[in-house]
Amino acid sequence: MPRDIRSIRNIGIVAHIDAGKTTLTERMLFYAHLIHRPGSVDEGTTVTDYDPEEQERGITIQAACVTFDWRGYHINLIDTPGHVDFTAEVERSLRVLDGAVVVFSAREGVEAQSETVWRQADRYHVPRIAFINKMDREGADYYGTLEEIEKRLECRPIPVNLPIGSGPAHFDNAFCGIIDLISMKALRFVEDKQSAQVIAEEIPPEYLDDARMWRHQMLDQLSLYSDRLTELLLTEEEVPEELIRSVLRQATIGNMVVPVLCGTALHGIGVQPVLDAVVDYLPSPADIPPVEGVDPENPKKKLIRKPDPKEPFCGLVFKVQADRYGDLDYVRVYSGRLTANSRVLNPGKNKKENVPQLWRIQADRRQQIQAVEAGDIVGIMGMRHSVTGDTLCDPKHPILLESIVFPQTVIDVAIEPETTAERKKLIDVLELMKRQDPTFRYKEHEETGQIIISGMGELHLEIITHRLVREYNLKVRVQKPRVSYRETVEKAVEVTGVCHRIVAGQPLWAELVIRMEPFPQAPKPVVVTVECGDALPPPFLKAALEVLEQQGEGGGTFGFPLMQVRVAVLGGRVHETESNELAFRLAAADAFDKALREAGVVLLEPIMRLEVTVPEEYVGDVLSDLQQRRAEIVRTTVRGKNTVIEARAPLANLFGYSNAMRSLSQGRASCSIEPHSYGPAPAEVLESLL
Ligand SMILES: Nc1nc2c(ncn2[C@@H]2O[C@H](COP(=O)(O)OP(=O)(O)OP(=O)(O)O)[C@@H](O)[C@H]2O)c(=O)[nH]1
Ligand SMILES: [Mg+2]
Repeated sequence: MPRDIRSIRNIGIVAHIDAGKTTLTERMLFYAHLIHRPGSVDEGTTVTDYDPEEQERGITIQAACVTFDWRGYHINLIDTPGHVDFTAEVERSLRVLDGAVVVFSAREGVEAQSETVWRQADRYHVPRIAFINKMDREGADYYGTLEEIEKRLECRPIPVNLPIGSGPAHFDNAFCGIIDLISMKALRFVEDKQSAQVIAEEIPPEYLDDARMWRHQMLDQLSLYSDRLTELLLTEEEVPEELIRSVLRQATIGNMVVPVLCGTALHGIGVQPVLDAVVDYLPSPADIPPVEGVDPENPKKKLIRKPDPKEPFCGLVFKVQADRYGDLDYVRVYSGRLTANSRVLNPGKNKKENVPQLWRIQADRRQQIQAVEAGDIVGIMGMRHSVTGDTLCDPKHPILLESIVFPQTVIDVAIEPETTAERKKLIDVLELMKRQDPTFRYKEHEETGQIIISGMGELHLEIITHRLVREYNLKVRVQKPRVSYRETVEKAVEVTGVCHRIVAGQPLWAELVIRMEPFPQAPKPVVVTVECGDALPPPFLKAALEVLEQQGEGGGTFGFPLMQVRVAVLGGRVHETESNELAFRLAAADAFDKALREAGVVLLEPIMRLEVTVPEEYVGDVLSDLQQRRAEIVRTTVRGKNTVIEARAPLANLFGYSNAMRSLSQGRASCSIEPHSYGPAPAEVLESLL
């Protein structure tokens, strides 16, 4: 049955590793009656961490999609991983979701990865609410975390809850409930094995002054967004709850404020209010601007599709799960209606796809459905050409949406099958893994036959090699990880690529002028642009652009992937009878090769951002160790009894860093390392290649 688009919420749960995303998701599923009792991350029994690798390690590795109803609203929720190696899962989820719940640990506050996911959400303009979890932990600090959210994340948090008590059950003033500042009630959460209840009571007298003060502050801040609210405040009249909610909703959807709630997911306090907040404050697909794309035949022409089932169909593939029975593609439907047994166009690849089956996805289970409409998320089984980032659309109304940009891999590992007989199978499996995971690559060395796999970090590649053994029964020898280099060009050059030849008795003639130049701010590895106005007929230009894009995805002079490069088509010459698309393809390939040769090579290495949290007495040792690793210290700040050191260092000098840092501090320091950028590699590395 079609759903009212206003009743849909597509949301993601994002946070630093271990903040409690999966535990929160599990609780939500329990309160929404999807499961009879909540599973536990620590026992490996949650719905969304269903993979054996996740269950054993107690961490989330891949984004999992679940669907449930709350107060008559239909919620599509994606539980994402917090570990930096799996940041692509967060990226693709935020690209297609309309809102997010950002989880913080009340004990740790705003951690390195909290900041990273926050910036990712900023980039996609995703409205969000904050949930300060783990209020039951010793050292939980709601107000401190609130202040960090405001300062470090540069946003306007608006607390709609206050905690009652803080810390574990054996504490005198243990955390036991929350105050809802909108209804001005204290909420207690009572549950047994089967059911859960939220009981609203009067606010305990000792909390009343604080609650009034925070409520007043909340109304004061919200009055910036509503004249009606300002008026009521000025005349000191009662402000209706409905008005507060609607102003808060508009301000949240407009990305101006962030409602903040608190609780403990593990002990089931404060979770139902998060579900209410998802419904009340996060947008439905109808509340966000229409999706924008371009005409695939004419990339300069912008097109939009409204979130309306009556518009022509368009959607974006954001995840592929390879399966024995074929691939399952996760698709966000932006407009129109899609039915099973229909045909769609993949405009990026210019291929028609059959859509044999549609599935509603429930973590590792799925249920077949017949149709899906604008605003929803669906699994399509049995497509042949489409991968993550591809648009699907109505063949009669083509539109190409912006693809998803993923971070560059930073680590390489050489692997080798134990027997040559297994080589073919290994390559097939790696190909399948690459389809699922856009931050995984592999390459066979042309001369030595060595297979190099590349990924986002040591854990990422360790999990991939485990999968080869566990899931596919492949025996491989794995070598030590090393840095994944990149190439860029040294200077800007202008060249003319030519095609003057005869192919199968037919003369082919084309000339294409391009400029290739360094482009440090490039949003993707190689950016191809058009600066020739209407000088070339659109089909010829399109053919040339396709080849330039393809070449850009290949390697540079030393075979390392290219990045920070811009290629602009400046013009060309057409022959009256002998020019065609093939001629322009060949001229484009010639131009690219020439430009690469003339522009010179700069070798780049991955630079990481580190955040090390160290107790005072070890700061000196940790700093001097960092300096030996060519690290640049960005800043140090004091947080409680610890110092937080933020630094940047080449990945080449950070192998084994976690262990070294732990032994320097007798196990008391912790760190988070994530890719930051690429910088010029030391001259010796380039020399060794020459
Ligand atoms: N004390 C306490 N522990 C919690 C709470 N929520 C989660 N935990 C514990 O924190 C650990 C991490 O929880 P997860 O739910 O796996 O965290 P996550 O954010 O999904 O972690 P990743 O997916 O690996 O990034 C587990 O041991 C949980 O039992 C809470 O409210 N209080
Ligand atoms: Mg998790």
